[in-house]
Amino acid sequence: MASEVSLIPAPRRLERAGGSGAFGGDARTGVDPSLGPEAYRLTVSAGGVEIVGGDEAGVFWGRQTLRQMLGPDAFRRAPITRGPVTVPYVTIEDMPRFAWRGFMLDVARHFLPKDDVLRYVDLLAAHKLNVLHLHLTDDQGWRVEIRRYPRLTEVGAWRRRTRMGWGEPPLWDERPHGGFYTQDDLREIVAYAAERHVTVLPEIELPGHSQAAIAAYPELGNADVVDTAALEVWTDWGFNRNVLAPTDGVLRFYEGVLEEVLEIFPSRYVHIGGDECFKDQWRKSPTAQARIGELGLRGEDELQAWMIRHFDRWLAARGRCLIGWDEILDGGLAADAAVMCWRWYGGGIAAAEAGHSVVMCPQQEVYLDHVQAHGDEEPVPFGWVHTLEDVYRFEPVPPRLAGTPHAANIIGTQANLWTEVAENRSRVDYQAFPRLVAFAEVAWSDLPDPDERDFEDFERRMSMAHYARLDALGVGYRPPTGPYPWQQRPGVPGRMHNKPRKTWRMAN
Ligand code: TNX
Repeated sequence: MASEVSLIPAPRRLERAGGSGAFGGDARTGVDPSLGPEAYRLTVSAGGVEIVGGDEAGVFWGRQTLRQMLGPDAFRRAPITRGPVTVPYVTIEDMPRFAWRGFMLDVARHFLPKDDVLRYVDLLAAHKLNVLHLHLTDDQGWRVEIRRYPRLTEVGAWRRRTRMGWGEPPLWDERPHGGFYTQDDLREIVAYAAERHVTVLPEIELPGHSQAAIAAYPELGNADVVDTAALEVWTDWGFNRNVLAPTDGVLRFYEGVLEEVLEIFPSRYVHIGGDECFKDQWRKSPTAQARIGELGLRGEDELQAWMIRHFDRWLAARGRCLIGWDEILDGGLAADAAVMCWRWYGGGIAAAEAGHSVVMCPQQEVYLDHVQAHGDEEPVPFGWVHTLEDVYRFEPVPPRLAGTPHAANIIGTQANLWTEVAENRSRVDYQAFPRLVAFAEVAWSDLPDPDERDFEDFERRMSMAHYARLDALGVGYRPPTGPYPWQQRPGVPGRMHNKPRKTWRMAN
């Protein structure tokens, strides 16, 4: 008997024709551009299986749906049954709600080896997510080989020790930690992702979150106010005051970095960070103050905006678009720069109303480093509690934009996984899954308003089929009954946010 079609993400239109047929592994495919980008029509009938895509990506997403219909074993790396599988007769017409369906992996706080990144490309593709954002640089590590500046990885990719969790007094893992991707590793990741219609978005942070770069090249820091030669790659978490100096030398250095980055990553967008830049050192630095004077700026915030605008123009001149965290809005941006909105919905609303493209990823909703259940069993609880249900009820378009022409500027949404307390693949799997499944459905499907979503149906589809698919894929997700003992981290304290979490209805 054919199993019921249970698809995650849920397709737009699904007609069950009654009956079923044997599928031996061949689907007829074709492209019909009138269907639209990434759309597909999947037909299973007595005549066989046919997938027509609006483009090649659409054909690929159609194949992912077919794989879902074939049962959990279709997600193993090799077939375990011989012969045909039975599939129900259906017609599915489907297309994504958002063009940008992203997942950010922070490979800077903890390095994730290349194979694990390639595996995440597969996991994204299986869930019809199409952007892998790699957070490649931060205070705690520099993870991309830059040929003209070898010390960025010789020095910047390694740290002496690592703070475990967020407790006071700090707890240290005294083992050195590090690693980086060679340019060829990254080319391989980009090519592997492209075969799966996933775009890899590189992020090179500036002017904050830069201590690893400064440890490698002390002249990048504010050497007139701190002894930058004494800085090491940071071993702690949180806000860091060691930011880049606003000098021509620093601009040229990062242009050099970005030239190599552009050669590796063909993506239209390039992420330059821009978040959480502490201004203390600029306030005290005669060099920074002189620059503010020369440029006629009204203080340190405008100095940051000037640096961002520099790279905005620099990227635009090379046919690319800048994207950055919502702090980049503060100083005015080129028309085609895009904003990744993380501090609640406000920055995204302002950016969308000003005509910028916006990727919605508010930390109050879709930060997968945040803890996923109440209780004291969760490993190193951080942030706010975002349960599976909370993520399923996340709505990327805030009420204020819904139904207005500006809503079209919300080009998509992204779930972000920072790795201060996710030190390896198992921890990353645990934080990402099953919540990334709910997120994938939010990003792809047309769901009603948050309160009206049928979470019970989603849970039913999870337990009927999707946990089994994740098992077949070898994903170390959080079981619905709570973590296994080996998924817990007794004795490593976390840090919860104490302000109440805002809700979508408040985003007006
Ligand atoms: C804020 S989101 C950060 C990250 C941290 C994260 C922890 C953003 C642009 N900056 O540096 O890792 O919070 O949740």
